[in-house]
Amino acid sequence: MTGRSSFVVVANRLPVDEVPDEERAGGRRWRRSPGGLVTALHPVLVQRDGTWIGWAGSAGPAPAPFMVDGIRLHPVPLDADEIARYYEGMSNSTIWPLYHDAVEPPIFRRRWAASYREVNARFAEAAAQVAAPNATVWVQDYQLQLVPAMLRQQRPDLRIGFFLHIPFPPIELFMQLPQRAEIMRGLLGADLVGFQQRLAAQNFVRLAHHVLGCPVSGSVIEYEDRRVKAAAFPISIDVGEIDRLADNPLIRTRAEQIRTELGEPKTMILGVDRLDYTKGIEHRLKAFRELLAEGRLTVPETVMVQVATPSRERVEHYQALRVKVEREVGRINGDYGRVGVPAVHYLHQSYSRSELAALYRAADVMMVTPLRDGMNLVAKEYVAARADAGGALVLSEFAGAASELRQAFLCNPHDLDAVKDSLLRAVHVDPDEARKRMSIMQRHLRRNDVAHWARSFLTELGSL
Ligand code: ADQ
Repeated sequence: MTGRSSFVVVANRLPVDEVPDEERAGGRRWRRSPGGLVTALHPVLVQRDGTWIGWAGSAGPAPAPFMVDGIRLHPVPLDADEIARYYEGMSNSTIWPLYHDAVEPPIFRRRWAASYREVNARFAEAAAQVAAPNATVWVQDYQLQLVPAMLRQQRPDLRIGFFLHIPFPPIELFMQLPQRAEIMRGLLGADLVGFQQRLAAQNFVRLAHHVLGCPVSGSVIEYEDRRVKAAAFPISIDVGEIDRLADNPLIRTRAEQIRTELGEPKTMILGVDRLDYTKGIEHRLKAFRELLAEGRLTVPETVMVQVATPSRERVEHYQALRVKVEREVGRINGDYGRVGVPAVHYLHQSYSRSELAALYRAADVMMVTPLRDGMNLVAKEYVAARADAGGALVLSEFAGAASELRQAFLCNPHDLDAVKDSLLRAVHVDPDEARKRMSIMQRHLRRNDVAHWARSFLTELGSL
């Protein structure tokens, strides 16, 4: 497959998973992974003969470029050392915690930073090869912050956009990063740097001035005779997909079945997260435990289901978190469960989109309590799944989604009494009020889905 693309997406991962091929015994095939980003970009990629550059997910040499669902995929190799240093190290043990308010202490290692640099250079090189003259290249997320500048150096003809899916920290925190100037220069290689929140974009502009002395005016930074714009583009979900799923009779039946399997509780509380220390899973469990201890909630009338997808399992902070969460679940069930009726159903598993939709549809109260989150798509998925206008959302003020979903029961997850209070208000909310809240949030999401997000970013990038 040769030919260059006028539109290129560069992300750490390719939007595909390798799965067994039902048509060939023992064979494997690629399947497009579920997720809003690829759904939103798919039409643009197909229309513009686009290419997606990313890692295919296993260590070693990369497979040759291939097509899936009309998208050209260009794999970039990572070896085992790079997975440990660039991905688990610099990306997920330095940048991830630092950008999430250092809720776990970031770890700084020069070896990791060197690997991050090398891998970013490889991604930039791949993009430089694949992009047609004057093409648009859209680089995604915190693993690839050096790519924009590296790419611009090789290909000044390109229009380069960057979007950060996670928060961008305030000056005091960012200044801890030994590679702070390098990362700022890396990002300033883009023409447009997009963030989830306005505050994050403002942090970036301030840092450009503070770290590199760039003249700034509003959302525009002057850097090396160019103007770089920083702005917020809050990401969203494929509302149509969730709507269709949640409205499917099979899924509605499954939702009823879930409630039966749980013993027909009066109130089902749900949490769905990657098992990550930023998601506030422990805080939520503690709030539930205290309410049970005080008799303000009781089992079996109330049950909680916590789905925690395995994540970054080789990283130490994540191993420690799993132990803490599982200890807390054990403690709650030991104290308040009965034979056949646990208080918390804890599922350390990944679920299909349809099973997730059934869970959303079944839950009376959804708890989304991150300590810090760029956006949090689970909150938006839950709202979109409740076309019946049932259910209530408890949402942390520190999720990006809180700026849009104002009708949720908002709380500060660090304030345990506030979490308990919001949870109780959601459990006891008057059904008419709950419906009103849900409908307003749904209207907002229908107008602001992920296709709208991609369009807004690309239109802005095209207009610069
Ligand atoms: P994440 O931190 O991964 O994303 P989130 O936005 O909640 O967090 O997205 C998680 C996705 O995974 C959702 O689509 C959800 O349905 C799915 N998921 C969660 N648990 C699952 C399970 N057990 N089985 C199957 N699927 C599951 C990062 C940032 C966020 C930002 C997104 C997108 O941290 O703040 O919203 O990118 O920009």
